[in-house]
This record gives sequence, structure tokens and C-alpha cells, in this order.
Amino acid sequence: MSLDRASRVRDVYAHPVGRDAIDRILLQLNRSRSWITNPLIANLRLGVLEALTARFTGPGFLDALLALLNAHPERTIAASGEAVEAWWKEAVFYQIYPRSFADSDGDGNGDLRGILSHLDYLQDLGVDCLWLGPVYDSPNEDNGYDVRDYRAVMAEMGTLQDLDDLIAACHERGMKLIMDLVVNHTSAEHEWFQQAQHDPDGPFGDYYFLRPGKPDTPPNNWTSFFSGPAWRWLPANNRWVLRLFAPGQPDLNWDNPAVRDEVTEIVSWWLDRGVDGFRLDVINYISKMPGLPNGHRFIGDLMGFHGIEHYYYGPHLHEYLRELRGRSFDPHRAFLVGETPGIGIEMGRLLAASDRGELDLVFLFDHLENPGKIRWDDYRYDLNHLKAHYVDYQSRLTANDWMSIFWENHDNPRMISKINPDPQHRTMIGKLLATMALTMRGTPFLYQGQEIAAVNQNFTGLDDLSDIESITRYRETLDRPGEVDGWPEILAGSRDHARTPMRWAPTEGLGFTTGTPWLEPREDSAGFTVAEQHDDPHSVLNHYRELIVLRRAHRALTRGRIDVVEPDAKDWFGYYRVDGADRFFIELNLSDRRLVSRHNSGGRLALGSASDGDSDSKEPGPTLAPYEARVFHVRY
Ligand code: ISL
Repeated sequence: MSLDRASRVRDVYAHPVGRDAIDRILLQLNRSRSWITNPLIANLRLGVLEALTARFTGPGFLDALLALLNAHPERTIAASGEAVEAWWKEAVFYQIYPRSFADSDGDGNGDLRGILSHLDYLQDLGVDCLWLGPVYDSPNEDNGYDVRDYRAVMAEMGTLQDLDDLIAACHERGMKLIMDLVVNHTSAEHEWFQQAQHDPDGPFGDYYFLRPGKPDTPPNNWTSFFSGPAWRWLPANNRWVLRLFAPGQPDLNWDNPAVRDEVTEIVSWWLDRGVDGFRLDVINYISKMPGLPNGHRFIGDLMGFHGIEHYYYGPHLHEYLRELRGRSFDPHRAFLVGETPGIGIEMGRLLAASDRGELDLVFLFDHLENPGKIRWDDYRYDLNHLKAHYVDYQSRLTANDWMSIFWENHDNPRMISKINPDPQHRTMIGKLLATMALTMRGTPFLYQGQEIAAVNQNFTGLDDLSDIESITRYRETLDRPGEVDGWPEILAGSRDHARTPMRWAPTEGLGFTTGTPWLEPREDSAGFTVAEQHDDPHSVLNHYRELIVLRRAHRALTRGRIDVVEPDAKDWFGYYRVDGADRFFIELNLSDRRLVSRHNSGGRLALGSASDGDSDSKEPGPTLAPYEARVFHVRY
């Protein structure tokens, strides 16, 4: 049944897409859910609500929302069935940013042989599966997320043989490897786009979104994630091409069956080489609303990008994913995690519930910033938001669902710096985050450097940066009216914080390279390299290692149930993980103050983060130190 002006607010909230859309708006406006769920509002007819809010939203907002909802008639997710057993539900994933992990040949760029030479380290840490960032041949306008040839390795990273060796070496150690699959767009240097430009009316023209027009008027008002219009003018062709990201990243037209065939073949080609699965880059953007209509101004202003409602959950998304999975992933039993920016918990469940035949997991992003904040805001992240996110998310999952656990990757600043940049708390926050990542119910994805408590860099200006997003955004700030200095927001949000070389040793080149690193590190605190932490039993690195050992020994910490204690308690997060008679109680201080411990589980401390001596073996005190984490083992 489709929704219309006679429907009520509660009907929208009962629709998975509607619920996520409303939650997203509330989050952005920093308003509580009771705004919508109180009966006065919940019973309002949409037509009435429209009349009341039109001054605020401008005309057409309700139509835009209804079009989105009515394009997705699937309302329910079956809650029945036994939970599926799968290796990836118990695995610890580790994301490698190849350019910055380890350089084997001194050219300043990380490479495949560098990764190969550190596999023992990763195995020793307890990693089960590597997620390898893009290593395909690329002109690197967006560091490999612009693929020129899907079946070749970029020269500075090595060769196909090196990659085969890496896959084999992982498998020898009982580890798996997934690759990044970037198929929402290609590089403009990809042969398909070259052909499309050569003959826009030929078969490859329809691989992309090419539109005739005039050089001063883009076909619609969509904006790019990397600043400016989402369109690039091609003077030789007298046409525009859609590119949601960099000018050199034209979007593929998935409505063209030939494009979907190509992707199927690429995927099968890699799976035949032994890859265990993929992380699918911005996979929820692949289905664009036919006709590419203008985005609604209010929605665009709110989200920061115009047009997003026409592609972040497009009409054919589910269909295309099911098709791709059936044709290429299923025969290999490949694992799939989708990067899905902008969607919420219910849409995430529709994409990844085990009985739907689409993805296995999704990465959601609403927990990465506090309500009302965006990545470019310079603020202290309140961990109570992270708690609230997990409490809510866990409460909505059924036996068919499973979640990913992460807060760092190559697109975000380091979490420790966002929570509290004071160096005296660095180790404790590092261990707190380790404890949460490895005891929360779900699959943890660690990002390189997280295990040694990596923090943000002291960049001093644009010359210190490399990322296209930071650079284009900084230029955009210069064009804004007024003379507000744009640098603080770039420094707060730059993706380069997480992209500087891995800190292996406290030496020149950090043990990363014998040459000049492609991106200079701007942070030289002592004690935060792998070499320094390796033999220190109280290091963050060893905390990760011990937690992983504990996880592996107890199903309660992986597949076990989660029972949250006092979900509304502020600054304190406590939960049980339970598997039959085996249970753990986890207690976390989310604040920079001492807190009274609420532990009364009767268990003994299995692992604690307090740094005063060998606390692991001592009876824990009555108060938790700032950011302290404790894991108690309770047996019945
Ligand atoms: O820019 C965003 C909105 O703030 C992000 O949500 C963005 O959509 C997301 O970071 C997409 O990231 C992925 O695709 C990009 C690439 O640059 C990133 O490195 C990758 O993780 C384009 O391929």
C-alpha cells in the first residue's frame, strides 16, 4: 500500500525507509525521537504536517519523501529462522590502506610485498581476515578509488604475481583476504570511458550518464562529494557526465545490463584467483532515480549534498545486488560487506538480512559523529552517542541480522583524537575502544594503526595534505562569503589523518620506508610504534592481542547474546555477553572522570585496562579510572 497525504506520521515511521529518513533528519537537527513518536505528532496526517512545515522545508518536500518511500514497497523483514553460521561472524577484520602500510622497495609508497612481510605481525595480533584497499591500476586522483583497469595491479604496489602470493600466504596462515570493489564509478582513464568519449552514441556511451547541454548549465542541481556540481563538462563531446566524486570518477550506469555483465565478470575473475570476498565501495549509490531529477533544496541543505535522495537508496538497488550475488558471489560463497553511507539501521537490515540474498554486512555511519555534527566540525566526541547507537542497533536485530563494529577507516580522522586529544588519556582511550570493538556483539573491523592508538596529525597547512577531498573543500571555503578561515574545518575532518604511514618503529622513516614517505607523518609522540609496544605487556597493542585471544576462546564473546545493563546510564556502559553458562560482564567508563564501578556480577577480572602496575591480576578497585575498561568472566 502506498503512502499519500492522507497517511499519518506514524505510517511513515512504520516504514523502514521512512523510519531511517526521519531518524536521520532528527539526528542532523539534534532532536530526540520523542518529537515524532509522541501521539500528537504521530497521528498527524501528512497533508496537515506539510501545511504546518512548508515555510521551513519549502514546497515539494513531502512529495520527495513519498516518492522515496513508495519506490520501496518492501516493508517487513522476516524475523523468523535460525541464525546462519558463518566464519565472518566470529572473525576479526583488519583494514589495510596499501599505500601507507609498508614499503618494500624504498619508493615511499606502501606495496604488496610490504604487506607480505608483515603477515606474521597480523597473524600474531589475531587477525582473521584482511580488507585490502584498492590496488588496481589507477591514475590515483582519489588514491585508487578511481580504477583504470580492474584486472591489473598499479605499478607502484607491485604485480599480479605479488597479489597471488599475498592471497596464498594469507591462506597458508589460515587467514582470508577481501578486496575493495569500486564499481559505482570508474576512472575517466578506464577504457570504457575512453570509448564513450570517442563515440558517445556508441555502446559505451550508455555505460555512463552522458547528457547533452550547455557548458554553463549542468543537467541537474546534484552536488559532488568533492565540492561543486556533480557534473563535468566534456568540451570535445559537448556533453556533461555525471561524477558524484572527483572529476575523474564518472558514475557507471547500472541500468545498462551490459554494465552489470561487466561487473559480474570482474568479480568472478577475482574470485577465481582466490579472493574471499569484497568490500563494496558506496554500493548503495549504484541505482539512480530515472530521469535524474533535481534534488530537494531542504534535503540537500540538511545533508550537505544536493540530489542524494535520488541515489542513496535507489529504486533498483535491491534488485541489482540480488542479481550480482546470484550470478557471481554465491557460486564462490564470497563474503560481502557494503559501504553504505547515509542509510540507517532498517535499510541496512533490508540490505544485509541473511534471508534476503544481497549483502552479508553493511557499514553504517551515523555513530561516527555526534548528533548535529558533521566530520568538518571541530568538537569533542561524546561516547554516550556511541553507546546509544549500539544499544538501539542491538535491540532491533533478529536472528537474521548481524552488524559490523567500527569507527575508524581511511575516510575519517582518528577516534582517540576526536574523543579527547589530551595525551594523558591516549592509552586508556585506546584500550577502551579495543575492549568495545572486541566484546560488542558483531564483527569488528580494525583499521591499521588503531591497535597502537594512532592519533591525528599536526598538519599545518594545505601543503601537508594530499587528499583530493580536503584540497577541493579548502578551495571551496575560500570562495565562501565573508573571510572565515577554512583551515580549522579541514584540519578537523581531513581524511589524511588516517592515511599517514603506519608507525612500525621509532626511527627515521618509521620502519615504513627507507625513502621519503608519500605523505609525511606530522606526529612524533614516543611510545606509539609497533616496536615500542610489542614487548610492553601494558601496551594498547597487547591489549588488542589479549582481547582477541579471549574472544577466540569464548563463544560468549562472539556469537553469544548481549544483555545491556542500565541502557540509559550516562558515561557508563555495561553489558553481559552470554553463551549458556559461560558469561562475561563488560564495564566501560565513557568519561574523563572517575566513576563508581557498578560491577556486581560475581565474576573475576579477566582483562582490565588500568595502567597502575599489573592490575590484571589484582582485585579491581571500587572506582573506574577515566576511560577505564574492565572485562569480568562469570561462570555458573
Ligand atoms: O563524502 C561522504 C559524505 O560525507 C562520504 O559519505 C562518502 O560518500 C564516503 O566516504 C565514500 O567513500 C568511499 O568512496 C569514495 C572514496 O573516496 C572513499 O575513500 C571511499 O571509502 C569514492 O570512491
